[in-house]
Amino acid sequence: MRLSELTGATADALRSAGAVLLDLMTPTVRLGVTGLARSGKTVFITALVRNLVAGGRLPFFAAMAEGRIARAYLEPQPDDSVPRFAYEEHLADLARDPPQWPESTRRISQLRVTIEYTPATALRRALATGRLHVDIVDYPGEWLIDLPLLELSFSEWSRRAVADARAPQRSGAAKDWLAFLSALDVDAPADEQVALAGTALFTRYLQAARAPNPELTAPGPGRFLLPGELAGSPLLTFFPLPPGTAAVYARGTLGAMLARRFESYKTHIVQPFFRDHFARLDRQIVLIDALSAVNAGAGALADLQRSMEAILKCFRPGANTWLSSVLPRRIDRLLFAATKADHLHHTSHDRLEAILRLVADKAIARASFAGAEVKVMALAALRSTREAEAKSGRQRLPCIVGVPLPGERLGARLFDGRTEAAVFPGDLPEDPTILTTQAGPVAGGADASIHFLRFRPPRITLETPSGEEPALPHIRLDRAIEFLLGDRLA
Ligand SMILES: Nc1nc2c(ncn2[C@@H]2O[C@H](COP(=O)(O)OP(=O)(O)OP(=O)(O)O)[C@@H](O)[C@H]2O)c(=O)[nH]1
Ligand SMILES: [Mg+2]
Repeated sequence: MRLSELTGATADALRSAGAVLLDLMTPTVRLGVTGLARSGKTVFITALVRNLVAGGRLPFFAAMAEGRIARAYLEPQPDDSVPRFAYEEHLADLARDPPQWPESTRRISQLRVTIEYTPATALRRALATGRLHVDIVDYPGEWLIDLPLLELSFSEWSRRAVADARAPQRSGAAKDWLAFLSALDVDAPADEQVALAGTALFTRYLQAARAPNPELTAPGPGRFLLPGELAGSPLLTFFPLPPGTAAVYARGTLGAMLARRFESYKTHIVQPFFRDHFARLDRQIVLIDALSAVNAGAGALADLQRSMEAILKCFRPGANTWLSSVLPRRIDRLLFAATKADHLHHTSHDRLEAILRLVADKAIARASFAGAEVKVMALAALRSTREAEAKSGRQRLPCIVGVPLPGERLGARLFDGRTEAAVFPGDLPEDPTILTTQAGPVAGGADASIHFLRFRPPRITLETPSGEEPALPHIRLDRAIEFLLGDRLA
């Protein structure tokens, strides 16, 4: 090797060592975007990144409004083993004609946005680097329903899962599996064929229970709904057993085999997911699609409340102190967001927030008590409607206007996905507790007073002829960013 090459190589090495050092010195926020399936995680992440990178209209995001963001850009993510979040693909979907929502997420992915900014005060300008990494992970919402399993033994889980299957709204879907259970001898010698047959029926029940409305809380385990490369593996060959059977099964029995596999599922699937992605979060936004649950009636909202409560118990909110540098960090800011607020006129956003407070009340109280800062808001990461007023006799009704997705219905009208419509979604109740306590469906169905349609996303332009990247429309996304990141850019 010639000397000039060698010095070149050394210079390169020094340069990259410099980059590594800068990277190590750059503070990082690990932002958790938490939400059940179809709650709006992927859309939120896409809209957040686009608005940061393209310098969107974010008047309540102070650093941006004050012109202190020099630039924000995507960088290679820190974890080499996790695929990159398909940001460009999701944007491209929105630029198609007609525009498409991203597909439901099937695997985990990660993204790093680096923000270069001017600190707000002269002192900070002298001390700080003015760079912040924001790391975000996206994953299928189905996986989230598994977190509460970490706290449950096989018999506790069995008791809950069988009671769930017997609930009136699920017993139809669960009929064959429940019949199989009632004829099962759990003390018989372990038999793989019996385990496979029971698992097939259990899986079919889980899929049937959620088929009518994938936006609603589904019973799990999550990988039974979305097995990916684990399909058919022993890790997914188990099912819960009826209560009343022994807490500890004799060695070699079917019961012992199923209980062992449940423990393996926790050890090999749920624990790593929790440890690698959730246990390291600094900030968290919890996305809750309360409107879909309101659409489906009282049972659905109570289900949502119960399952969010169990999931949110797994997180450690609290204030970080100087000890946090040696102890595991806590989530010091927690934002509860009701997504898809563009389904409502802004005059109803307060009521949507009240429903959200009801769904998450215990988690909000726990996080506040532990010293975390908590905020609740209704937002739309990607606004798909505009507001208007319609006359009904003498009354003026606040409406929203958008293009309902193909197949959406309003009374006798069936939408084709291309026609714009003005709709009055109905009034949310002033007292949200009615929605969880009333026995029958309060909303949903043909004669319901409240009904939300799903809309097409707005068609976006990726780049204008002059090279500008237009930002995306939203509702309160800027306030969400300010709460989640603002103090780290001060
Ligand atoms: N109108 C409106 N609809 C939204 C918005 N965000 C999400 N949606 C709707 O909600 C659906 C689900 O959004 P996603 O972001 O894919 O949800 P997710 O949480 O990533 O779902 P999984 O990947 O299945 O876990 C979309 O296909 C849209 O129909 C929004 O801001 N406004
Ligand atoms: Mg997704």
